[in-house]
Amino acid sequence: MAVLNNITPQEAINLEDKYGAHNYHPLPVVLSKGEGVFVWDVDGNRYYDFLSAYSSVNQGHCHPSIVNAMIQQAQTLTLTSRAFHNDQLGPYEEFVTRYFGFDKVLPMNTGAEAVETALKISRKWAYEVKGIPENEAQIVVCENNFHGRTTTIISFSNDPVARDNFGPFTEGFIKIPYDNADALEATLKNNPNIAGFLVEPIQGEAGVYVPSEGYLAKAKALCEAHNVLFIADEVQTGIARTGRLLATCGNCSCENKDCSGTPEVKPDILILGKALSGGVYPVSAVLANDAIMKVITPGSHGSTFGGNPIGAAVAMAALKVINNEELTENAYQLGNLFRTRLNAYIETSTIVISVRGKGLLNAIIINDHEESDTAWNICLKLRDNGLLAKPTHGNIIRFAPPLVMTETQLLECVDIITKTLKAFEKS
Ligand code: IF1
Repeated sequence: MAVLNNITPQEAINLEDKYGAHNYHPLPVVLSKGEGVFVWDVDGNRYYDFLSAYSSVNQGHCHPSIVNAMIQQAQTLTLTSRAFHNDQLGPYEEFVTRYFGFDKVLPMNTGAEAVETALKISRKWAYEVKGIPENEAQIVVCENNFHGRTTTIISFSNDPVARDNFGPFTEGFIKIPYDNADALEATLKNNPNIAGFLVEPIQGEAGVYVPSEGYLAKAKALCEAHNVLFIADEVQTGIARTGRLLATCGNCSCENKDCSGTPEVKPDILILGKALSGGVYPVSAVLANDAIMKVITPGSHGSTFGGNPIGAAVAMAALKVINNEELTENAYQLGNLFRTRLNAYIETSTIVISVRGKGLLNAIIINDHEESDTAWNICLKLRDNGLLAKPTHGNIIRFAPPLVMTETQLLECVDIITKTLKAFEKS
């Protein structure tokens, strides 16, 4: 019988099945408690969380200072709408723009909303500043992208499962291969109506594809040369996940002492979400300098909850945790250790082809075809061995624990992962 709750795992699953839309296929585990790097199921079994709610709980589950910030604000003032000012928004806007080194922020709630906001700003800038003829603006995106689930965003997805039968689709997007600066250059050279280039610094859902060294810098330089906005979607890669405050970084004026200080690129538009709130509350943001953000005027964009007092208080607390607990450096060090230890195992493995990633955003490629259920079965066995992870696509398993993990815990998890994988070795 459940220990931590008054429901059995099967009862919980049955209720979801009967009353919930079937838009996910979760791993069969029913969680009821989270703390730091751990989650517990309703029967009291403890697991290492190696998904972090898709890189949302970088600061660890239920981080006390973030939760307390939410409780304090929730008992004081939850929502005013932007029809009135409130005493949390301005201080948050100053804090977050200084933290990442931009003039302004447009606060939203989900990652997809922030991506949509960035697309709207880019188009408006194209017409009103760059001078592209109205309704002619094009935005360049990458194949195998993932930027959210709205109709416009899936309009430029090439994942049939995310896109099929949701048409008609939004026009104005050009798809090019990821990690291919030549393809970007050719596109920018041949089309005067490009407003922006939207890119994930690492393609998360596609299977943690880390682009070649210098790709982002080349892309940024090409955008500059062609007066095109470089739009970085750091919803999943941002907030210290990849061992740097931002996977694009490129901003030495930020006040984040954890920053490794080797600038690569500074986006014209930065999109944040997920861990911006430590996974405690939906908070997303679009940051840009005045020359771009000035196109947004009263009434041209908005959101009921965008910039609400709870989100503002939570986001400030969440970003302070990243600094105070030096999570960027921790992710950098533990990420290197994780890949080193897994590569040592992979040398003699018949079931794992490779490991790839940056910081604590990693994935292993399983030696089986995409449609096989090996990766899924490995995740079921990992669950039985006390670690939760889930395949991204087919034969790829993503490993993304909270950044508060200690070296001892990481090494224990490496042991769990390698022990589990060994049970799948082909003789
Ligand atoms: C799902 C994974 C998917 C994102 C990037 C924007 C968004 C996301 C780079 C939208 C959201 C989530 C959504 C969730 C699964 C997860 C995900 F890569 F993180 F694993 F799908 F690709 N940009 N990613 O990763 O943010 O609106 O969800 O707050 O939709 O299944 P959101």
